Amino acid sequence: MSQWISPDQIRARFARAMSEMYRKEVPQYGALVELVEAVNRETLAADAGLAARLASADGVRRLGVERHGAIRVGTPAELAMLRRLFAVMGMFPVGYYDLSPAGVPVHSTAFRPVADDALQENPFRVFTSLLRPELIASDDLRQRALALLDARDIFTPGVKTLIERSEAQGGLDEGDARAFVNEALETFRWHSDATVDRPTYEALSAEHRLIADVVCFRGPHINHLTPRTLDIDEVQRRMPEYGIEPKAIIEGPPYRRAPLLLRQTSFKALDEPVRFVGDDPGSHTARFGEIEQRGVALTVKGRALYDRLLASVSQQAPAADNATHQARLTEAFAEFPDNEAALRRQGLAFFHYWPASDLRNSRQLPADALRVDNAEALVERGALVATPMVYEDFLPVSAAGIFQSNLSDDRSSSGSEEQSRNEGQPDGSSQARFEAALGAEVIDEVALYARRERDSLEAALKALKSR
Ligand code: OOG
Ligand code: NI
Repeated sequence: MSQWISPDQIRARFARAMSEMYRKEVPQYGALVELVEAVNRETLAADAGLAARLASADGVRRLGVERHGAIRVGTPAELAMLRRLFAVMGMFPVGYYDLSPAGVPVHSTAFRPVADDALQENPFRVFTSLLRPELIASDDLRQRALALLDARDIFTPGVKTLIERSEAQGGLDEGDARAFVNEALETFRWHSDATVDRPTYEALSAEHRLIADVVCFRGPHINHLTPRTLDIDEVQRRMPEYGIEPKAIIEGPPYRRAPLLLRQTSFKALDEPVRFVGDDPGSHTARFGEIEQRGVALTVKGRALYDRLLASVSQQAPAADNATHQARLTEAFAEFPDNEAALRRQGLAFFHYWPASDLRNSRQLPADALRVDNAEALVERGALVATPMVYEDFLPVSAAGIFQSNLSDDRSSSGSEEQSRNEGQPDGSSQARFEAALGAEVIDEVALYARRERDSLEAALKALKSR
């Protein structure tokens, strides 16, 4: 037995502590969590098939604790230290998202667990954006922003010591793990006292509201925390009953019987009191709430189809409301197969393979049938069971929509033409710059799904062979 607390344990504790902190800081988040839990309970009660599948593969327990959060940092050094901080909790940078084509001056990755059992234990992820100061037009303002960022330290001395200790000795013991969670939480806490005077805040804000949010405070406050729902349309409908005003449209694909990728909606950022240098009271909008519904991860082929169909809708004039937008999406996505078997047979989505618990059929299988390239036949004969692999990542067009909904009020539809063209086609040189700042390469999410699918298939075949 290791003397160290597992990174999965530390992540689970940290996610819980973060959720408790955010609930105190933003009471509407608590209301949203209650709404999501009520809708999830009702959805599971009404759909016995879904409940059974979730219980066997994905985990109802996982659903209850599942969250993602988001932060924005200002410098390569901050991003690199965050990478080390998240590694203590078994969270690694997966995927690269360039938001600049959508007019958002950041690029991003998601820190998350990568292994099957780690995801099962607690899938907490943090969408992490790095400011691109080169996109600040004014030289003078850029220099001031960089000086402000240079002067701050977003990490406590304690957390830095614990990160170094964990790296040196290969883990943290109970006392250190507990201290780590408390110290790490400080980086994500809200500070209502700005580090600048009002004119500086206003000048940076005029450049881009996001720049002021990143530069003018002592730390990268967590700006939202997102629970996972089984029925996002129902949550969006009921949000007003809970005193929450949703953004105009749900981002991502439309409702499907076999859910695809990720659907998201959020409520508007709150106007919160802050104090500028010189004891000058003002306000800042940064923090909001979001919900997500996760579906199956798509292969390169499936993703290309998704991007094409989404772009065909984004190219139209913005829809007047969510119902119109969803109707357009539903029409466009008629071309996308809407059952698991077709998604699998056409190589559009990733699946997790399990040996069937009832092996009456597979006993009659000749040994040479138990081959990786024979998986579909084995599923059809009932020897293997295939369950959709949950999409664990994010979508750049949707993320841009979430960012934008908190920066302006006049936006009512997702993805401009330009954004859609850029979805899934990051510019190679900006990714290299991001990775240089991070101090590591980001993990390719598609390769990761492919490997997990292959590993699950090989393990399932091995189990069948040994029976
Ligand atoms: C991040 C927005 C993106 C998502 O779920 O796509 C995001 C931010 O506003 O910092 O969280
Ligand atoms: Ni989010």
